[in-house]
Amino acid sequence: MQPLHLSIVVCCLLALGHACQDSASVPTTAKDWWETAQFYQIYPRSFMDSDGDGIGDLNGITSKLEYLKELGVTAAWLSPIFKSPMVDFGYDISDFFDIQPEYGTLEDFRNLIRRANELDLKIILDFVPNHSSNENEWFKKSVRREKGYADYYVWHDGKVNAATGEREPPTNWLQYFRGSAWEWNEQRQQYYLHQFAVQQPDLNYRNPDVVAQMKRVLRYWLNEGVAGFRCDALPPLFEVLPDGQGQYPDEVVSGATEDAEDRDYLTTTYIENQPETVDMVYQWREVLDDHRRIHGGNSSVLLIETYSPAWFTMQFYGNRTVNGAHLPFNFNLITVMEKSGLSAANVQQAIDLWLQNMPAGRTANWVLGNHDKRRAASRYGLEHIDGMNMLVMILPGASVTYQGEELGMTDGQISWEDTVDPWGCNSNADIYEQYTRDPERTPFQWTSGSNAGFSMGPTTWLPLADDYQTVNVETESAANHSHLTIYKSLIALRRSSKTLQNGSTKYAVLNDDVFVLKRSLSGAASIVYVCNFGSAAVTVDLTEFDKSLGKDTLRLLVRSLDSAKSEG
Ligand SMILES: *[C@@H]1O[C@H](CO)[C@@H](O)[C@H](O)[C@H]1NC(C)=O
Ligand SMILES: *[C@@H]1O[C@H](CO)[C@@H](O)[C@H](O)[C@H]1NC(C)=O
Ligand SMILES: *[C@@H]1O[C@H](CO)[C@@H](O)[C@H](O)[C@H]1NC(C)=O
Ligand SMILES: *[C@@H]1O[C@H](CO)[C@@H](O)[C@H](O)[C@H]1NC(C)=O
Ligand SMILES: CC(=O)N[C@H]1CO[C@H](CO)[C@@H](O)[C@@H]1O
Ligand SMILES: [Ca+2]
Ligand SMILES: [Ca+2]
Repeated sequence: MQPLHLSIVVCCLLALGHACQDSASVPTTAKDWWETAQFYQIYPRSFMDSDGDGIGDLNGITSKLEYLKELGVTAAWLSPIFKSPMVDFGYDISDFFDIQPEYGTLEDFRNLIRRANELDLKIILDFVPNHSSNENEWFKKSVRREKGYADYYVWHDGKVNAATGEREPPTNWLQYFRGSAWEWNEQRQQYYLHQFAVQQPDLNYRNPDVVAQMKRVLRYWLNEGVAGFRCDALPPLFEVLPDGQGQYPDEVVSGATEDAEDRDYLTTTYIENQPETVDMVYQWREVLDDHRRIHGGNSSVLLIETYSPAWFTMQFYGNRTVNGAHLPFNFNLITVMEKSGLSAANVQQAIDLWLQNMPAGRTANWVLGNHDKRRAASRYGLEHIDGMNMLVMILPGASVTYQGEELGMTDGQISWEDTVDPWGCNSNADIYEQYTRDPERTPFQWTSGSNAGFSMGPTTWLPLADDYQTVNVETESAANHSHLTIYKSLIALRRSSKTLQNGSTKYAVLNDDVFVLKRSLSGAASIVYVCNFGSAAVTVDLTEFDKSLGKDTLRLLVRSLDSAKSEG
């Protein structure tokens, strides 16, 4: 048996068996659309600008739906497009039932849905349940203690410092974007809770009116034809109940950082991952399922954003009697590498963490990036982007691409003067780069021309990344072999391969640096992923991993851009 030689950085997919296409005798897998879906996250502000104001918009997205169709993705998830003062770029919503004017109108949105339906693309919206904007009418009414709205948010008198006699926030709780999570409101003469920015007051989920209102939001957009929701920021949804005197407990110092403004300075025992949050997700699932019972059509899905430990995250799937989220996002390929770096062993660990904890009968999913994390090509290294895109597409279940990952887009260089993200702005010129999320939000790169083809206007809301003249759709489409052509081949394979949709999964680390994964299904060709995460060429004997993998029986399907694959 001849071994396989892998030079510097090579990832490749190999097919085992004769059939080019899977044999017709393989039974249909009868999976629902979302179980093997390729989701694509659009950050609307940075995707495509149709009117030259330098800001992406709905008509821009509609004009590029054919690109998504060509890529082969199943569904696009749009980050918030709702009316917003844009303090947190749409995650601060002032009207959950209307479209942000700079993005377009409700008519533009209907047009987008119509065009997506024609192309058989599904559209998913962002649902931001934890908070609204402070400019939302609900908050204004709550400040005035108007009937029905007085308890819409989390209000508290605060404490009086025994020594100084001065008023203090009710607790030491910290917001995500640095500093106290409480803000004094002069008009109402109380503090309100904001786990994110001051302009993002937390809604009070212990008020049944709030729960009912947010279910209305879901139904409203389901009626507009969306295929589901991606739910934002679940961990902070509920806070602990106050004690008999109405007091909340302080968090204790965590030891994770010395910076007393950083959220990690304290534990988040009382302000994250409360059991009521899981039950709320089950209730939202019921809203979606009820809607389908009444109106028919395809299932609409619930994807959940929760950076929580596995014991908590897995509960979102549901339990033996109740269904929860279809897919609680799996961020392990981001978080394990953030902590310990990219290596074959860490890839294995990240996969184990999900597959070994996932309840039976549920569907896995794999996320490489989003608008809160440095771009995948910058985090993993550009030489690894193809290997990582390959990995998420051959692992079992659904996967999620953040716009630009298919091109190998890298982080933009944004100066302190150009910084607009509140997380960056709430810090200072010396440390903002640790916090700012602007670098991963730069405009999408369509062409090598003016403003990368993103906008015909004079300026863009964030500067372009430096590499746009080579890293863009136009250039990569024209090339014979590019990150983009590799990505397209992967999706095409995934859509046509019953092995990838329904096969069993087996994986291992070989020679310290090489990660191998095999998907197999009886009666169909197996698919094998081989990736060298080290920096030196190595020779592996794949038969050590699986006896059936002799070189002569393998056929190359896809290889990474940098690979000068040689077979010995
Ligand atoms: C499942 O969750 C529901 C709703 O939270 C709860 O009422 C029920 O007891 C749970 N069942 C099991 C078996 O854990
Ligand atoms: C359900 O989804 C499939 C796959 O995207 C699509 O072809 C079909 O038209 C959809 N059916 C309805 C009723 O929307
Ligand atoms: C693509 O490959 C063909 C055939 O090998 C070659 O003739 C052509 O020049 C290549 N195009 C580019 C842009 O590299
Ligand atoms: C393949 O699909 C069938 C039918 O949905 C299912 O019972 C089986 O568990 C699937 N196998 C894998 C490995 O996903
Ligand atoms: C990935 C993601 O959606 N992150 C968002 C989580 O929620 C906060 C507050 O709504 C946003 O600031 C993040 O962008
Ligand atoms: Ca615009
Ligand atoms: Ca909350």
